[in-house]
Amino acid sequence: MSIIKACIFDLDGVIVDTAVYHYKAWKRLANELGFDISEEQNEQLKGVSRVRSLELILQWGHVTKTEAEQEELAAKKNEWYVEMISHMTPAEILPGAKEFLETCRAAGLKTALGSASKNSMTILDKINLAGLFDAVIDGNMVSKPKPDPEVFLKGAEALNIAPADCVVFEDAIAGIEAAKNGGMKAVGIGSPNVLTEADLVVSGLNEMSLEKLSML
Ligand code: B16
Ligand code: MG
Repeated sequence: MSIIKACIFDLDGVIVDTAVYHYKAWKRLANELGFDISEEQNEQLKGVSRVRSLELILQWGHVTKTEAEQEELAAKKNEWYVEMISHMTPAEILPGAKEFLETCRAAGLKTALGSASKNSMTILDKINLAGLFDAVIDGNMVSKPKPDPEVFLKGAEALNIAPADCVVFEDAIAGIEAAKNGGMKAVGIGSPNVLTEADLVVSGLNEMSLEKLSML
């Protein structure tokens, strides 16, 4: 018998693929600064906060900026990103995500979002999924980035469920670490060769079932 009482979902890479929009906006910014970023480099930005992402990009381009300039650059990137996500539709929900959320809720499990993105609510509204989450914890509500467990612990607290009875769904290594650091179960979305610390790895939520949850 499973003790799982709540499912906490990361957003980018689990529910939607907003990484493509982040990449376009960061690439545009890098190009304006006179260099380029590769898809491999973009991989390293998944699950990483906006501020930290910019620090990494500036390092890759060997560019130094003051703190005030960095704030301006991050705001500029976010403007482009927000414009792009304003056109998102429910068609962009990753396969099986909506169905699995509905399955969990029908089984009496609580659901929460735990994302580093400060734009989480905008995205959930655009894809029409906000109503399937009992709690939403996003980048505006946390001070410590993953692998710190803060975002997921706040999710568990908002749901009033003990961390040990929660499972986190994550596509980033730091996110799996965050779940583990919080004393939670972790299901990786991606490759088992990459997400080695996860209790189970599936390629997408379309591969999840209540039976698989009960075996965690
Ligand atoms: P924002 P997640 C993360 O989302 C993204 O993977 C990461 O690329 C992004 O920099 C971060 O959100 C912050 O996003 O600029 O919108 O606040 O995977 O934690 O859902
Ligand atoms: Mg993610």
